Amino acid sequence: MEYDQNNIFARILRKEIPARSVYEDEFAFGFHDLSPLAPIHILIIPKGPYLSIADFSAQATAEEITGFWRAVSHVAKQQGITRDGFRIVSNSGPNAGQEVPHFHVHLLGGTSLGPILE
Ligand code: IU
Repeated sequence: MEYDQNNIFARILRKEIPARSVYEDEFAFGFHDLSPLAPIHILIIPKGPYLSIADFSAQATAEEITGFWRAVSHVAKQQGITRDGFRIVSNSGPNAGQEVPHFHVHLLGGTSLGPILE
C-alpha cells in the first residue's frame, strides 16, 4: 500500500486541519485524540510519511527514529504520567483496527488502564 498524502494526519501535519497540539519538534507532533479512551489520550506521529510501525522502522533514518521516541517519552513526562504509569499502543493494519494510515502511537494514562485486551 502506498502512503496517502491526503490522510487525515498528513493534513493535520500540514495544518490544513486543526488539532489540539501538545508537542511539536522537527521529528514528531503530539495532539489530543478526538475521542479519548482515557483521561490522557495523546497521539504522537512522526513527521515523515510512514504508514505503519513496520514502515517507520524500516524506512526512517536513525535520527528520525530516535527523535520520534524521544518525543514520545517527552510527552509522557510533560503529561505527568510517568510516576503512575502509562500505556503505548500502535495499531497496525486491519486486524488491529488501524483507522488512519499514518504511523501513530496512542499514549494512554491518567487512570488504571486494566488488562490490555478486554
Ligand atoms: P487507530 O489506531 O488508527 O485506530 O487510531 C486512530 C485514532 O485517531 C482514533 O483514536 C481516533 O479517535 C483518532 N482521530 C483523531 O484524533 N482525529 C481525527 O480527525 C481522526 C481520528 I479521523
